[in-house]
Amino acid sequence: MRCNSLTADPTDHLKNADSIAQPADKSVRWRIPEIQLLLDMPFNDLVFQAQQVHRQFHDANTVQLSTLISVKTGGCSEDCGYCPQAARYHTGVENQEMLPIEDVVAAAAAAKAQGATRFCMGAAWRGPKQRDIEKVTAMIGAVKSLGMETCATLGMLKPGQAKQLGDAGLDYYNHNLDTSPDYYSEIITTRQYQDRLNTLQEVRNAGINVCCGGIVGMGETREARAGLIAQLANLDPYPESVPINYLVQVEGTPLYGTAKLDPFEFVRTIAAARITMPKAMVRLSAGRREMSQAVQALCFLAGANSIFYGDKLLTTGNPEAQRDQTLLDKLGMQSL
Ligand code: SAM
Ligand code: DTB
Ligand code: SF4
Repeated sequence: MRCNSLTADPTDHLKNADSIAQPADKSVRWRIPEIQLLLDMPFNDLVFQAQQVHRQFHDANTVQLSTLISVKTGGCSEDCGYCPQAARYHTGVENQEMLPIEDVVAAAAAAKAQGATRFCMGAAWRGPKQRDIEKVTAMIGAVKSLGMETCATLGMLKPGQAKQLGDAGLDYYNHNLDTSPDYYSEIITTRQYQDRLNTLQEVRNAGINVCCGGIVGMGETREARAGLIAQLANLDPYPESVPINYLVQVEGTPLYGTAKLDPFEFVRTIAAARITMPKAMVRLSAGRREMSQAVQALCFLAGANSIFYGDKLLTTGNPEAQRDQTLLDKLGMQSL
């Protein structure tokens, strides 16, 4: 069911506001000014609205746990200004060849034993080559046979590659739009926004669930955050999984030293994602180690219902699993 076919749309009052003209193109479900109105709301009103939407579609006290692994680290040819794995920045990340499948399976089994339901394999590529696809499909099959959901994030896919991944048992493909189209060239110059949209379409066409989100705290304006959310919410259908990352500032990357964004802006972005993509799993993603538990609790209140779980993201740290269990216990939340 698409968001515009809901019987009771909790944002109707916004859409009917005199100040907002209805979009001429009916395929555009959310316009940037509408999302900006959300982001501009008094904080309590916004979080309350997001929590109301959240409760219509989800159990408010459950959280889904995904564990990440970097199956191929560093040496990437792209120039993403946030990324410690780009070859051109000197970040101290050591390049590593593709992990042996046994190591990946062992890590997946350990993640499952710790309570994760999904295992996400990341590679520092602009996109995979055919021989890479063959190795990754073997990993996907092996992880799947442990009874876990599988996710991969390998960069841009060429026609036919998504189908190969799907045939191997891939449940989700992560491919982030990262920011608004207007701000994109400030962050990445080695590819275009349209390249990302093309890969997302390949993934959709192959029948794989889409995991697509972005990063906040990269020096963007609130309007740019609204632009990112509009892009995500207007994908047809919108992604099943929406990771919202808070920039992890890594020394050596161009974005290191960017003025820190107020965490309330991050919570607002989560709330806007929840309201505009009611059925999606919204993931409170990178940046939790730099965030207080109180801010994380606000993110759950604003509609986040998934986290990365385990001591490491791809190359940077994440709260220890035990610490997260304590947080969930304190909040009376259960994992899926
Ligand atoms: N190379 C592939 C690609 O770019 O699509 C897959 C791996 S890439 C590391 C996956 C995502 O991690 C990026 O799209 C970005 O959203 C996120 N990411 C990378 N570095 C980050 C950082 N320092 N802080 C927050 N998120 C980050
Ligand atoms: C996503 O949106 N965030 C994850 C996952 N998808 C692949 C990656 C975060 C990476 C943070 C920096 C690092 O650890 O290298
Ligand atoms: Fe490469 Fe992905 Fe990092 Fe960009 S985000 S530099 S594509 S690993």
